[in-house]
Amino acid sequence: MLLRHSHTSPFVRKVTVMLHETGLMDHVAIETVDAWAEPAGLTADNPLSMVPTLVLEDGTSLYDSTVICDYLDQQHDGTRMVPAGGDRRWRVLREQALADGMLDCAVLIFVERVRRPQERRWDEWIELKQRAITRSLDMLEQDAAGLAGRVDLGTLSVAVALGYLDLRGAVGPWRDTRPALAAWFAEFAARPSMLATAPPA
Ligand SMILES: N[C@@H](CCC(=O)N[C@@H](CS)C(=O)NCC(=O)O)C(=O)O
Repeated sequence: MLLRHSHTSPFVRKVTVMLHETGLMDHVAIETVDAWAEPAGLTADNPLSMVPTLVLEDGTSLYDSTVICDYLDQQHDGTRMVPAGGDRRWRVLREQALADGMLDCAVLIFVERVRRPQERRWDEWIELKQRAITRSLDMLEQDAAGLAGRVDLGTLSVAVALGYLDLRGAVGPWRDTRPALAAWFAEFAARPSMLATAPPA
């Protein structure tokens, strides 16, 4: 398999943490691309020109990160990263959706602050997206006990989202008012899968 990849994309990191946690990392070749440059190899596999994009041995391409993680979860023999059924399944999938939504907000804030010309920056839009992230962090703080001791697609997605908030400073310091979430994240962030996929400083 070939993973079209970027070192700073948190959605790519979600997939690479998943690869490490499921023991599949050795089955994947990595090709780093600049998705914004619309490289021909990437657009041939994914017309959206977005990473992550996974190309299978038979040439089939998979995107986005949710579809790739679903596929990978069917390629290993360990405990499923998304439970097959029951309340835990919906909890894990909801956590992934919340974390991905936080990432969408954080990426939009980054684009607004860094990529868009200063004179066209829309501060109200940035604040709207920051409020969405803040509310999500507050919800996760209330639910931090429910994250403890679990390694699945829900918890790894949340950890990747928190890591990206730190990387981009999307909402400033968040730990002081959310001690339970901060403690949980400190422990999860020390996992080998998280250390091996940390973005460049
Ligand atoms: N929903 C997608 C989001 C992927 C995404 O936003 N990728 C960004 C990098 S973080 C990208 O490729 N951006 C290129 C562009 O927008 O042109 C997923 O889960 O994979």
